[in-house]
Amino acid sequence: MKLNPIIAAACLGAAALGSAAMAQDLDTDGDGMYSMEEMLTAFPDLTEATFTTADANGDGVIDEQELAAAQADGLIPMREG
Ligand SMILES: [Ca+2]
Ligand SMILES: [Ca+2]
Repeated sequence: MKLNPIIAAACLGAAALGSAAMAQDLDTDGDGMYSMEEMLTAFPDLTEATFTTADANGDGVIDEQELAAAQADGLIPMREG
């Protein structure tokens, strides 16, 4: 079976929309960063040690790249079940 390129593109678009919605949902004060408080809302099991590890540049907040990296490392769970 061949993959219809139009359907494939639509799937990619939906995935991109989904991730943007997720980020907006997490970042409740809209500053573009995820504080410990915001992270706890999404990930109640998150510990301060995990947060500090995920905060790769040590500025005290998690940005989108740090979150993606932490999730890729299995440090922070993916949200969609
Ligand atoms: Ca924020
Ligand atoms: Ca950071």
